[in-house]
Amino acid sequence: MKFTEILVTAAAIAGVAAAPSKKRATKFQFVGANESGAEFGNQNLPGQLGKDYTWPDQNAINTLIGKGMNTFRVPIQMERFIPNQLTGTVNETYASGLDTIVKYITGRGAYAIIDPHNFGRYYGNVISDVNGFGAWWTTMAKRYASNSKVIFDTNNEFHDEDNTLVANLNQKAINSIRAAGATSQYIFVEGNSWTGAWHWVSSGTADGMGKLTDPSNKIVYEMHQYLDSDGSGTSTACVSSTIGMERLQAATAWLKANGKKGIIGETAGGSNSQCIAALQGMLGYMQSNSDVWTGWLWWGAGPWWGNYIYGMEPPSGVAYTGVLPSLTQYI
Ligand SMILES: *[C@@H]1O[C@H](CO)[C@@H](O)[C@H](O)[C@H]1NC(C)=O
Ligand SMILES: CC(=O)N[C@H]1CO[C@H](CO)[C@@H](O)[C@@H]1O
Repeated sequence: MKFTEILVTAAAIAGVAAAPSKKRATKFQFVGANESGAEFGNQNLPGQLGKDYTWPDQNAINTLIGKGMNTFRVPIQMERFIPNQLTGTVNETYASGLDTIVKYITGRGAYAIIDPHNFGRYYGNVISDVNGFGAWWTTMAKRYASNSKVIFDTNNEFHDEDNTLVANLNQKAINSIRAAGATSQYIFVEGNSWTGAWHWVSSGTADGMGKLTDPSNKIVYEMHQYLDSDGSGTSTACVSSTIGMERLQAATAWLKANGKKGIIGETAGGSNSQCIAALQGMLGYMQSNSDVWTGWLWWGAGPWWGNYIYGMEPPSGVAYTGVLPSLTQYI
């Protein structure tokens, strides 16, 4: 990730006037953006608010709600929420920042996705302590057990680890969340291989992930899909105008064959006609398969992106001005 440390003037966020929610064109259940900031500066843990990391801007979220978005994924660092060890106690300074943004988003009637943006790692080491991972989730889920607009996202982009471990960690998170009394919320589960939709089946992560169970039956399979050549989301160029749709075919067939629901939790393309066509093609394909695809989230918004190639932050983010106006029929 390109992290440019831009010090923004602290915006007066108290008393943001609520934009009326726009009537949405589609039947997608979840459409929105990733709201970066609180996961930034992870080379500095715990780090300082305003220097290493920040919280999303309520005004910007309000503007995106006005555009019809209803779901905001809030990346955080597991270590900032619970320092020292997975079974430890909460850092109330960081947690109260999370409380504030979650309360704002869900108070506006939108969904707030809590996304430990940790790639299956804790202080850089692959999390293999399944019970410890469960303990971390018990602590988190208890905090939001009564808010049904919260969505728990097990972990961002597991990669380069054992497929069975990834499935076990996901199952433990689900069990812990439910046992903590959070029974009404959706749980977004992520797979190995950066949870890439295009590799969902071929990587083998689908096998274990397909066996997950949830007593509340509210699992949604979160996959990510970028449209550049290596699928990493680091280029403004898209492979072709049909690449989005093509990269979702195998995952779509898997969701259908297994009776599962999916969401594209991260996607983006550059602000150019080929990428816009590819994005439209992908989102249109998802709409025609809305029996399995519940929606999509853009990567990314947030106050510190500056002129980032996929910036969705109002009022001047590159994608906010150059891409979003072409995607209104998919919101
Ligand atoms: C708790 O979080 C705050 C804000 O991020 C940080 O300044 C402080 O050092 C943290 N404390 C611990 C014990 O990590
Ligand atoms: C496209 C993009 O920026 N993806 C990023 C997802 O999140 C992590 C950290 O925030 C980045 O490392 C990825 O590159």
